[in-house]
Amino acid sequence: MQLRENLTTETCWEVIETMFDPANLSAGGSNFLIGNGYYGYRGTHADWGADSQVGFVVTDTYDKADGKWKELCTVPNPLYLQFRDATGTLSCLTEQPHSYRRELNFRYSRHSMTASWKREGGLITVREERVALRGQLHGIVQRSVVSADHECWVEFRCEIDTNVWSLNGNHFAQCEPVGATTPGSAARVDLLTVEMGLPIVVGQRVFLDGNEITPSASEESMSEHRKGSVLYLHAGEPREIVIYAAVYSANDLRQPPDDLRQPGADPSRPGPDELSERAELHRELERSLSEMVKQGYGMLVRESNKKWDQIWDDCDIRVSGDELAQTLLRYNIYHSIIATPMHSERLPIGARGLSCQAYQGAAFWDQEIFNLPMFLYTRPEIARNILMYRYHTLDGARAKARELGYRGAFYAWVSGKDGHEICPSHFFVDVLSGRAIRNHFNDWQIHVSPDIAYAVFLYLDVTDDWEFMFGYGAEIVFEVARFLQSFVYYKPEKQRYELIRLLGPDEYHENVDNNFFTAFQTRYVLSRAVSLHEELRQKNPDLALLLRQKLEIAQGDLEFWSDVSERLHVQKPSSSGVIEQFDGFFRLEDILPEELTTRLVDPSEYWGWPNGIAVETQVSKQADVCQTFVLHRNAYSLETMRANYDYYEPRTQHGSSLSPPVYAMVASWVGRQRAAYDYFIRSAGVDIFDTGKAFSGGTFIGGIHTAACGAAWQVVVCGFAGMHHRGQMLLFSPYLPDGWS
Ligand code: IFM
Repeated sequence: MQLRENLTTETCWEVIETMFDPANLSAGGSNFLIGNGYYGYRGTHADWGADSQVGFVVTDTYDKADGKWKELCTVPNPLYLQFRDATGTLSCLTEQPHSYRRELNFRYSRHSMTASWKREGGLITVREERVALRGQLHGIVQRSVVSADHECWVEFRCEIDTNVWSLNGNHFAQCEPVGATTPGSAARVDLLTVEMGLPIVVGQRVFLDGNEITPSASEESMSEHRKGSVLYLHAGEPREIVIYAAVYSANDLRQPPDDLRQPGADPSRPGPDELSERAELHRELERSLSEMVKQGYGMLVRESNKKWDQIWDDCDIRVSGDELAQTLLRYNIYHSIIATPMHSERLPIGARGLSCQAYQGAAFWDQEIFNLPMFLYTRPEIARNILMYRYHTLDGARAKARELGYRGAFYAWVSGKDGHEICPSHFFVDVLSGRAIRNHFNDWQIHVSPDIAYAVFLYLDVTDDWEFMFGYGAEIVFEVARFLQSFVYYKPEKQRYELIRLLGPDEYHENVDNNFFTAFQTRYVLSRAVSLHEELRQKNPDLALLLRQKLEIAQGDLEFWSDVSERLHVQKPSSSGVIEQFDGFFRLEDILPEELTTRLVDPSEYWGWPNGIAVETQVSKQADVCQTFVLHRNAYSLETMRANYDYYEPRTQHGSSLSPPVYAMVASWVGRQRAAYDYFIRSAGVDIFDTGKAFSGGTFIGGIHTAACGAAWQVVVCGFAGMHHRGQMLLFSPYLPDGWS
C-alpha cells in the first residue's frame, strides 16, 4: 500500500522506501530509527558520517558542552562500514544507485537497505541489515552482504567513526581509539564527557565470512582501531561482514543513590574512582560482546524478536479496513516504545525520544500526559516506572521551587536525569535580529507539576496500587500541592485565589493570568490531595501519620488546599459555552492562523512571546482549553465541549505536535467524525509525512515527535473506541471512523 510518495507498506509492519532521496536525509534518519530504550540508532546508511546526521544516542549521558544546553550524547558510530571499488565509493551519497530499497521493520526494530550500482562488468549489490537488540540493551548488530554478478573486487573500510553529529558542542574531552589487543577482544573508543566527566565506551567486534578480523589480520590497517581489506567477489558468491557492537556509560554501573526514605541514609556517596570504573566498563564491554558473538547474529535477532512479540501482544491494536491507519498506528506505538527506557525507573522519556539530541533528550509534560496512558493500560509497570522517575527527581523539583521562591515541588519544564531544570532561559532566537529570546518555559510554565500529580491519580484510579501511593505517589502529590499552595495569590477584593503570570499549554502566550487549563488542573489536584490524605488515613493510619510527619503537613495546609480548591478562579463557560483560555483572551485580535501567516517577514520566525505575530491575537499554538477535556472527559457537557471545539479549533495553529491528537479526540467525542480522522492521520503522520518543523526560531527541534506517538494510541483507544474509566471500570462508547472494524 502506498503511504505517500516513495513510501509503501506491505504488511502494515514496515515502511519501505524504493528511491534514494538525499533531501530526505534528516527526516529519514529519524523515521527509520531503531532502538531499545537504552539507545537510539538513526536510520542512516552504514557508510554515512556526521554530516549525514548519523546518530547513536545513548540514554543517561546528559552533559553540557557549550555552557548552555545540557543534552544526551551521541557517541562514536561502531557500525561504520564503507565499500569502494576502482570507480569509487559504493554510496548513495555520491552516486545514485541503480536499484534501491530500504525498509524499517517496526515489529522488530530492524533497518535494512539494499542498493546496487552499475559497473562495466555488471552490478555490485550491498545489502545491510541492522537490529537494535531488545534482549541485550547495550548491544546492536549489523550484517552487511556484498555481492556481484561478475568477477570484481571491492575494498571495505570498517571503523568506529569518532566524528559525531552533535547539536550543541563536542561532548568529549577525551576520545581515544584503542585497537583490539588480543584476538577475540574488542576494538573500542574510550570517551570522557566534558561537563560531567562521565566515562563512556563504545566497542565492536567484526567478522568477515564468519572469521573474526583483528587489526593484524587486515590487509590495510588504517589506524590501530580501523580495519580495511580487499574482497574478491566471484559472481553470485556473496561475502558477509557482521559487526557486533556495544556501548556502556559509567552511569550504567553506578548504584542509584540510597533511597531517601530510609532514615539516616547518606545521599552524598563518595565519588566513583574513574580508573576502576573504566576497567569495569571495559570488562562489561568485552563480556557483552563475547556473549553476543557466542550467540551469533541469527540467535541474537531471534531472541530480540521474541521479546518484541511479547510487547506487541500487549500493545498492538488491530484495525481492519484501513491499512494507512493500521500502519501509522503501529509505527507510532513502535516509536513510543523505543523512546521509553523501560529498563529503568530513573530515566525520562525524551520529547524526541532517542532519535536525536533535540529537546535535550529530556522529559516534558509530554511524558505523563501523552506517553504514560498507553503504558498504563497495556503495561502498567512501565507507567509506574515513569512515575517513579518523578519520585526520584523530587529533589530537583524541590530545588527549583526553592530557587524561585516557592515551596514543595515545582517540576522542571525540561527534566533530565536528576530533575533539576535544564531548560535554557533563551530557547529561541529572533531570526530577524539574531537576538536570543528570553522564553519563560522554565519559570512560568507551572502546569507540569499538577500534570504529574494528575498522572499519579490516573495511575491510582486504574491500578488501585496503594503500595505505590504510600511509598511514592502521595509524596509527589503532597509536594505538588504545597508548591501550588505557595504559587496561588489571594485577591481579597475578589475573595478568590488566582494564578498570576504563567504560561498554559499554548506557548505563544506567555505572562498570562488564570489560564483555564492550569487552573483546572490546580483545583483538581488540590481537591484530590485533600481526599487522598483522608483515604491514606483510613487505609493505614500509622503509615499516613508517618508520611504526614515526614513531609511536615500541618492541618493548616490541608485546610488551605481545600480552601483553594473551592475558591480558585477557574474560568466558567460563557453563555455560548465557550471558556476563555486566560484573562483577556477574548479581547485579543480575532484572526485565523492562515491570514496571520501572511504577516511573517521570515518563514522561520518564532510566533510567540515576546513579539511574535501570534502574541496579540487569539491564535494559539496548541490545544489548551480542549486539552482540559481530554484529561477530564466528564467535567463538561458534550455541548460545552462542542462549543469550545468549534471556537478554538479554527484558531489553533498546531505549531506543536501535541495539538492535533487532542483535537482528534475531542472531535470524535463531539461528533466531528471527519475532522477526528483527519487530525488522527495528521498527528500520527507528523514524522512519516515529515510535516513537523525541523527548526523553530533558529533552534533544531527535528526528530521523532514522541508525544504524538504515545497520543496515537490514545486517539484510537480513548477517542475512536471511546474508552474511559470510572473507578476501575472501563467504559467504551465507540465513534469509529468509516470503514473501521
Ligand atoms: O511540551 C511540548 C510543548 O507543549 C510544546 N513545545 C514542545 C514541547 C516538547 O514536546
